[in-house]
Amino acid sequence: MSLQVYINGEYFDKKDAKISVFDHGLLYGDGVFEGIRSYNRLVFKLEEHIDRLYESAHGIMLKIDLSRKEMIKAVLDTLKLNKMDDAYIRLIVTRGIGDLGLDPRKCKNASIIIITDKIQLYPEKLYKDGLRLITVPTPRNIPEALNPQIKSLNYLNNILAKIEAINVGYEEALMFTASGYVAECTGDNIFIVKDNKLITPPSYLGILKGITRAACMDIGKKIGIEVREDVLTRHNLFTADECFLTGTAAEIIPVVSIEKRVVGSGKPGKMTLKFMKEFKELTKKDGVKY
Ligand code: PXG
Repeated sequence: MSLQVYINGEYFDKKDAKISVFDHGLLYGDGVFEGIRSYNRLVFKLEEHIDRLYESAHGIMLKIDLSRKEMIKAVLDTLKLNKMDDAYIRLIVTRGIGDLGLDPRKCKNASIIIITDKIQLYPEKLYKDGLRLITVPTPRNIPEALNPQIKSLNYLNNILAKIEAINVGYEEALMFTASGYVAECTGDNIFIVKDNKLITPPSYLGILKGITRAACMDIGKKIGIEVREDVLTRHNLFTADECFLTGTAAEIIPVVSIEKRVVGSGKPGKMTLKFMKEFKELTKKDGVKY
C-alpha cells in the first residue's frame, strides 16, 4: 500500500493526493499549517500543535469545519492507517476552492490535508559537529503586517532568507527583526547560553512561538537552569558561550559559528548537549498514543 494522504475526510494514494488549482492555498498562500512529529507511536505535543493551528486559523478568519477533537482523531487515524511509528505530520488547512480573485468569501469550504511522512531538515553530521549560521539581509516579517505567530502557508519571507544563506554557502540563515534584533532562523527558534543561563528572543518581537522552544523552557525549569526571554543583538550572539536552534523538524541542533565568529569552543557546548539529551528523553514519554 502506498502512503495514504487525508484530504477532506478521504484517503488518497500519494500519487493521487491532489487539490484544485483554484484552491486559494495555492493561488494566494491563503491557509495555515502545522508540522508535528511522532516518536515510537507517541505524537509529541499534539494538543499544543492543534491549539496553534486553530489560533492561526482564527487569526486569518478561516473556519475549520472539524472540531479540535475530530482533528486529533483524523491525525491519529492517518498515522495508524499508514502504520507509521516515527513520523513527520504535515497538517494543512487552506481557504479552499474559490475563483480568481482573492475574496475569501468565494471559498465555501476550507480544505484539510494531513500528510504523514518523514523529514530530515539538516544532515545528521551537523547534529554532532554543529551548524554554521549566516545573517541575511531580509528581515523577518513585521508583526504589524503579517504576524509570524500565524503559521501561514506563505513562507516566502523565510524562503528568501534561506536562499540568501544558500547563495553564500550556508545551510541556515539567522533572521533579524526590522529593528535589527535577533528574531529566529528560517524554520527554527534560537537560544543562546550565557553564564549558565538560557536566553531566547521574546515572541512579541515577531517570531513563531515554537512548541520545541516552549519544551526547552520547560526542560530548563525542570533541571534548574534559568531560562529567560530577552531581546538579543548580534553582539550577544557573538559573545555567547553556546547557541542552539529548536524546531519540530530540526529538534535541537547545536550552532558553532555565527557570521564567521566561533561560538564558545567551536564545538557543541555542554548545556546544549544536556538539552538535546533531555529533549530526547521527553519525546520518549510525552505524547498522545496511537
Ligand atoms: N520558527 C519558524 C519560522 C518555524 O517555521 C519554528 C520556528 C519552530 O517551531 P516548532 O513549533 O516546530 O518548535 C518553525 C517551525 C519545514 C518545517 O518543513 C519547519 C518547521 C516545522 C516543521 C517543518 O522546514 N518550522
